[in-house]
Amino acid sequence: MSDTRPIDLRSDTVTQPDAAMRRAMAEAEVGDDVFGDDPSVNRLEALAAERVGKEAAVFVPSGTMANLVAVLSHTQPTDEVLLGEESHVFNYEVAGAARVGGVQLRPLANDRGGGLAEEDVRAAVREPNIHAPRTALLCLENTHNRCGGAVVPLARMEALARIAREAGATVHLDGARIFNAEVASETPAAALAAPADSISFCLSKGLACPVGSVLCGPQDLIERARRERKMLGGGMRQAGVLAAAGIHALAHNIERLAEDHANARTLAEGLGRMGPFAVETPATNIVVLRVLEGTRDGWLAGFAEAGVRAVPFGAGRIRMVTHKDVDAAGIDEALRRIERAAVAVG
Ligand code: TLP
Repeated sequence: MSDTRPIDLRSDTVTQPDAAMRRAMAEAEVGDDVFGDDPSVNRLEALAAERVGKEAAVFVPSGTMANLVAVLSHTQPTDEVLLGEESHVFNYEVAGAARVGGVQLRPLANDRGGGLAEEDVRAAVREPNIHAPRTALLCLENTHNRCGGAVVPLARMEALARIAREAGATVHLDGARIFNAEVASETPAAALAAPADSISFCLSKGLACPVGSVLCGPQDLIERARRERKMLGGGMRQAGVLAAAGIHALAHNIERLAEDHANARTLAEGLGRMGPFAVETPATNIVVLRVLEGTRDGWLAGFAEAGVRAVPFGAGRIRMVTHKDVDAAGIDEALRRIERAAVAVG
C-alpha cells in the first residue's frame, strides 16, 4: 500500500524528535534553571557559546524571544535599530521590539542575497542630535529566510558590522539557521558570527529539536539578557529536558544539513522543469517558487490536495523547506505529487 501521508514542507520546524533525541531528553539531569541549577541547560549554554565563538549564552524558548531579548539587551527605549526590510525581526516578530523594547525599527533594502548595501547603512547612521534617536544596533540575518535561504558572505557581514561599530552601534546576528550557512559555505559558524557582538540560533529548525534557541554573546550582555528573558516570562525551570535535545543536536544534526541542501536543489530543479513555476537554485534548505500561471493560493490548495504542504511567501510566491523528516525519496514523491497537481490545475 502506498504511503499517502502529507509531505510537510511548510518549514524545517515541523520535524519530530527521533528516538535517540527522545532518549537523551528522558535521561537528562535537571535542576531549577532560574536558580542556575540545571546542569543540562548550563552544559548546552557552554557548548553553544563555544560553538559560535562567544563568551556566554542563554537558552530561550524560541527564535523570536532570542531576537527580542537581544534587542532589549543591546538598546534603550527610543533607540533606533537598523535592519533589513526582508528580515525576520522586521516581518515576523509581531513588532515586539517596538512594543516591548520601545525602539524604532528602521528597515533598509535587502539585496537578493540577504545583505544590505554599505552605503545605505552608512547613510542611515544618525549623527548625535537632541532631536534624533540614537543609532544603537544593526541586526543582520544569516541564512536569510525571505531571501530564499541565502548565505550572506562573511566579507559582506564584516563590512556592514564595521560601519555600525564606527558609528558606536553594536551588531546582532539572527542566525536562526547559522549552521545551514556553515555547512553550505564551509565557513565555521564562529567565523560567520565573529563580526557580530551577539548571535541567536535555533535548535528547533534544521537541528530538529522540539523547542529552543540560544542567544550567545559577551558575558555582560548575556547577564542582561537573562534579566530580559525573565521579564518576558522565558525563565524556565527543569528546562534540561529541552536542553538535552539541543546538546544531542549539536553533536549529531549539523553535518546532515548537507542532505537537506541537496534535497532542496533536487526539489528546485524538479519544480523548475514543470513549467508553471520560476525557481532559483537554493543555497541551503529553502526553496521559493514564483507562480507563473494560475494563482498562488490555487497552487497551494492543489499541492495540499495532492499531499504536499507548503506556505504562501508574499505575492505570487510559495515556500518549501527541506528537513530531516523528508529524505531524498520523500522529495521524489513530493515532485510526483506536484506533477499530478500541475496536470489537474493545468
Ligand atoms: N521562522 C519561521 C516562521 O516564523 C516564518 C519559519 O518557518 O521559517 N529568525 C528567523 C530567520 C526565522 O526564520 C525564524 C522562524 C525565527 C527567527 C523565529 O524563530 P521561532 O519560530 O522559534 O520564534
